[in-house]
Amino acid sequence: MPDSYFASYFAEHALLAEGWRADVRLVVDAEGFIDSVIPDSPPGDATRLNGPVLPGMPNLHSHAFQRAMAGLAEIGSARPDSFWSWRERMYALVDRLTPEQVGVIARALYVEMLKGGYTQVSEFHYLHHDPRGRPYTDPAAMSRALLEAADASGIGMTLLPVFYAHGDFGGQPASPSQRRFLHSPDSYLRLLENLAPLCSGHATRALGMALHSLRAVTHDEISDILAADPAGPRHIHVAEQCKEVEACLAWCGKRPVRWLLDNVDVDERWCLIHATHLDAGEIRDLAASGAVAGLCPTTEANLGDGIFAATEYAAGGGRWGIGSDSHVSLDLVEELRLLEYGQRLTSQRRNVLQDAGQRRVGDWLYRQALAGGAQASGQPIGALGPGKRADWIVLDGDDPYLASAGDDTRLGRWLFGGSKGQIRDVMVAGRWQVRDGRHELDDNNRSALTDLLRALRKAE
Ligand code: NGQ
Ligand code: ZN
Repeated sequence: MPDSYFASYFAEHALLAEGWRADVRLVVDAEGFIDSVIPDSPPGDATRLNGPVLPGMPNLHSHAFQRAMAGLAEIGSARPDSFWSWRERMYALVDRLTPEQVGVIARALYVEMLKGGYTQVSEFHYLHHDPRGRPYTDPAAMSRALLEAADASGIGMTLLPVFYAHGDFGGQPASPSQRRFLHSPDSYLRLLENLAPLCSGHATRALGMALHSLRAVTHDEISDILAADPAGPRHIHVAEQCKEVEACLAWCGKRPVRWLLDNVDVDERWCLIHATHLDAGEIRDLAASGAVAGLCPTTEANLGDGIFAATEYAAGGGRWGIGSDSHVSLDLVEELRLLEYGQRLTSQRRNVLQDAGQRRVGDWLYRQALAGGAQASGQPIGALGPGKRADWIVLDGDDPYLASAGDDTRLGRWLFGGSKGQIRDVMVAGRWQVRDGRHELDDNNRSALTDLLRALRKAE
């Protein structure tokens, strides 16, 4: 193999599996995967990276179209607002979006994600059909718009087409505002079949599956779908709101996560989004299952969901990752910080989420979120090591706070005293997507998105 087949990079500080290492040479092959990682090496002719290098963060939960309403549902009404009144506003947006519009929103969103430190997005995609609820001529039209937006931005995508059939527990009929989401198990499995060839053999695409929530599916439908043994990760929204837990108890006498653990083979393939309301037994058993809890701290705060028992869950060895969900924030710094702060505010203690070995909160948060995010994405990502995809972010090496930090304080400075503005360069699968804080689609996205958001406003 000629040398030119590989690209070599040199980082003074890089976060490897064993922790921060100095003078690291990273060798990337032509397919965009890491060939070798050699600490304590001379720079030689390698391209120098201008700051600390960390693995890119997987974003394990996104509804791309919801970015169009971020910040627009912050006006109260005479009745107390809730998750459920927010959902009505969200459905009003859902009513009118076309695949082209979703493509414009997603392309700009994914660029913002890259700038926020995310190099892979798990798109929990349920807006399948036309505004009357009929499949498009190409039933995968919306899915394609999302895949194309991911390609254009350069972010990696795990597409999770969502099965959605009912409006509440026990197979209740879906409401008219849910008409664009609905499938039978057969039409859903056909969609997965159609999408499989679009996602296989691609370094930056993967396919998984999702159930919207236990409100949206019956036990028989779950069984039919899982009997087909769909490939890739399996995601589901669960136990986000107390009302949902109460409705589940009324339906079957069990809490939602308990029902899932008792009736579905929940293992490493699964990612339970939110899982906010857990009792002690659910915390213990979910942690032991090997599944990932998909935490979305800024959305959960915005929607008034509650606070995940991260301290108890982590004590049981529970795996977790982060998602930006409704996209009120596109900044992994905010997600990780809020996760720790939620625990501080409820326990009235400090430095809660940590590894007893080295006690650095920032390091623990970042590394746990990488591991859980990679697992939930079903891709070889989330680490700088041989065979992993070359996804990394470079922080600003000239920033005084970062430049003066040591291995023990670098992530504390960034995650608790800094912001996503300190991310300078972002690589996905061996290609630069953000350089010096800029993306090549910036100008195009700005005008297309402004036009679209104005048009949506007029149509309100
Ligand atoms: C969703 N979003 O499907 O977009 C949900 C709200 C629901 C979040 N859970 C709707 N954050 O759960 O029914
Ligand atoms: Zn969601």
